[in-house]
Amino acid sequence: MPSMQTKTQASSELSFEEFQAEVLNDYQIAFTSRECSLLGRREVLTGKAKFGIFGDGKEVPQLAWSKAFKNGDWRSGYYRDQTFMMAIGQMSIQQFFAGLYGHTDIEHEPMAAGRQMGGHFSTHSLNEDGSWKNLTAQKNSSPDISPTAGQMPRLVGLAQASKIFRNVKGIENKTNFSINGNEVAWGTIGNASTSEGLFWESINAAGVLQIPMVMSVWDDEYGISVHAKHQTTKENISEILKGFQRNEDEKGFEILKVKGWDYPALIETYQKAGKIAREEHVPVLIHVIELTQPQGHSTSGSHERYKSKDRLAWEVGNDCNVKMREWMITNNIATDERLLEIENTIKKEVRDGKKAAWEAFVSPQKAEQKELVNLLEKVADASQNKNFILKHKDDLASIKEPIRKEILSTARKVLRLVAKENNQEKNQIQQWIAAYYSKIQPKFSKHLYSEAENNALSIEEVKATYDEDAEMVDGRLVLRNNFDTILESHPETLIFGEDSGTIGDVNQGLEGMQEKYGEMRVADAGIREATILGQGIGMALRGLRPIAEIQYLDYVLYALQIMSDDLACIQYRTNGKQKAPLIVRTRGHRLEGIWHSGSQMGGLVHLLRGMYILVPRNMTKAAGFYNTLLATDEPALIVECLNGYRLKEKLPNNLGKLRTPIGIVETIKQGTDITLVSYGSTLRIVEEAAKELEEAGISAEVIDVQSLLPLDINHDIVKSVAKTNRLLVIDEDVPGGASAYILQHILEEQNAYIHLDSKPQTLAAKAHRPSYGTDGDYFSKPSIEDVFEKVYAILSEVDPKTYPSLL
Ligand SMILES: Cc1ncc(C[n+]2csc(CCOP(=O)(O)OP(=O)(O)O)c2C)c(N)n1
Ligand SMILES: [Mg+2]
Repeated sequence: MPSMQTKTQASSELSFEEFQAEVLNDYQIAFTSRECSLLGRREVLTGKAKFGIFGDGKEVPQLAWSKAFKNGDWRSGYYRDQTFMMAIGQMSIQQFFAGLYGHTDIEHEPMAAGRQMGGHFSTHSLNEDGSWKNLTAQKNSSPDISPTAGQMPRLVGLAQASKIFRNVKGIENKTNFSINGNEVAWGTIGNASTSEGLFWESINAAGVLQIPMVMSVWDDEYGISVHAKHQTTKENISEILKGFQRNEDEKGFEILKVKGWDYPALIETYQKAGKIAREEHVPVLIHVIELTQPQGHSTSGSHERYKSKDRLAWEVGNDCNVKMREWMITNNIATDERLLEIENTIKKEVRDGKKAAWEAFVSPQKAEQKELVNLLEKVADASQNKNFILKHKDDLASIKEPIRKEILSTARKVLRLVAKENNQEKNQIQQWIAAYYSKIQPKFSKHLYSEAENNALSIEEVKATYDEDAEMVDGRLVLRNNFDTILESHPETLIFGEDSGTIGDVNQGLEGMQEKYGEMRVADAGIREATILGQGIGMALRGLRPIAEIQYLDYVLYALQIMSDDLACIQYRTNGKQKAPLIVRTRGHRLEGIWHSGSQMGGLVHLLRGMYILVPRNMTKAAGFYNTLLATDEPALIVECLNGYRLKEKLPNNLGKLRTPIGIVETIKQGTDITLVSYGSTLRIVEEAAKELEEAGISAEVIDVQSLLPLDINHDIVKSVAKTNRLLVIDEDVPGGASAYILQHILEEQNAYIHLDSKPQTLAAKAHRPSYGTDGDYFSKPSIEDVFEKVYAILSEVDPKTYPSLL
């Protein structure tokens, strides 16, 4: 018997028959996966599916990986991993094709309910009601994203969670998430994608953190058409990573290299890697070389255009499935005839699975088509436009396998033809369209935010309360003392970021917390914003409550791609089957200079739909947001006011308990002449201007939106505008940034335009970055005088006698 370790061999020696059965079973999975790829490509080329990207040429290493992958483990990978998903029992043939067709029913398409193109895999961490499943009793995959290397930062966090579970006291009972930190996080990436900065940042972070992460690089020498010589120094990722190799004196990575078609060597390598990571909590990199792409990169092109004849021929001979087959015959595990028999059976199974997936995909649509066709016949009969309607009906009826766009667009076109009629049939078509929307739209739009009972919007306000002789303290102490109560009462919370540990953050909002709660829970991190975010995402996916700190708002941009592409859409892209309730803490707005006073809130508001964006005007409000978020299960960004840490605030006596509600505005000054809407640090300017306006006889109402995403869910701003009939939105973002977002909301969503007697306006910063120093600030951002004059001008236009023009 060839020497190799299999999953069952760990506990006992296998008989030849058992060994043979296991290898045959593996080969069947590899062959099934390949057959799916081949038929999948055909489905795209014949127009049934829109796009296909498959795992052909990467099957055999994934069999070996699946044997080392245990319950409780996590995957963070990319689109080549279909064989692995099949091997761990998380994707059937029918589900593979359902993904290809974009079936919107999660029962049929468990990866994303059709929201993601095929080849983007995930598992379900949540029950129907949004509560956690027992993640240690199942094999887990985090949900894939398309940006190459975007899976890397989250992988760091998935692996770090095991380290936290193994070492932090007080969370031993969270056995739904971890059993003593024994879980390994397994990553995969294509060779070309290792060129991305995120790969290097993540590898370095994992080496520093010493976490149980096994990283496989599937090396097929290409990234679409671009050869390794343009991607990787020395064309060899394991060679250039050698400096990361651990040795007796220094911690680092274990680096292994193996040929992707060598089944026994792969099994041995993956067993070894899993053991090192699981037992020692040491990261491992496996460079899997000599892989191929039998069908080229994807259905978008053919690799004959850019691979040489020699390379194409080499790929045919070194195809991992072909090599495994040869190895099985040479080692008398199966005969050619036996394998042909098995292969023929599988070919039929895949054809049948594909057919079943297609039937399941089209049959509800056919039923909907039939229903509409029947209704249109009635509508036509009752209409003066009968013939036109019948034409639409016939066109729809003639479509053999309709999609929903064809069905609904027919109904909407017919509605126009009966617009002037007044009969029951018109009502019926209107009702049909409304009902169709309410049934179908959620398939594409649900779960952008949590729909669980304790979602963020359900958390009620708890106002700050004060002792009679409450002390006035620096704002940072309000925050610090609140973090203290959080860390004390929630052992699953952790805070980490640049300078967050030893010195307790650059503004000392965490002063003394590391000493009190230890280096695991209050931690310094390297200067690597994307992986700080990734640590947070991965740990939140595994049931911890991380607070990831990005030192300044301006540097959120380094983490913005991951926040936008990964964190913000986790709930959406899994159709509510995973969540990552990560709190991102940062500080920003006004201070000094281009990179310490930015306020790019418009950009954030647009790129982070799916998260909450909270802009507390002081530290008490900020503390309340942290408390609210910990009571719920959603990701959020909190921007503390950079110039507020040393401002005095009254020290509440209910820290840890006070809660700032999300999406609720607060009127901080009553007024009758104009409504001023703002947030964050700018509010102090606005409040000051409002006082000066009062002296000039103008009564301004000042509203703090507090929360940009979501904005004013109770529509309180319009109530103010109904009273004042005038509106100015002020912030320190660029013109057309968050102020335009707020104005659009007030005008369109809240219909404030019907109450307006003056043009609604915005006052923002200059379009350039804020210049340095006090004068730089004065000439870049709205000042008290700017606010005063803008408001005054609005009133001057209405009543020039009382308010003669100033400028
Ligand atoms: C950030 C980003 N840039 C470009 C792309 C387009 N793209 C998709 S796959 C790919 C090549 C990846 O090659 P490799 O990492 O070697 O994986 P392989 O497909 O060869 O397995 C590219 C450029 C992308 N998805 N994301
Ligand atoms: Mg490649």
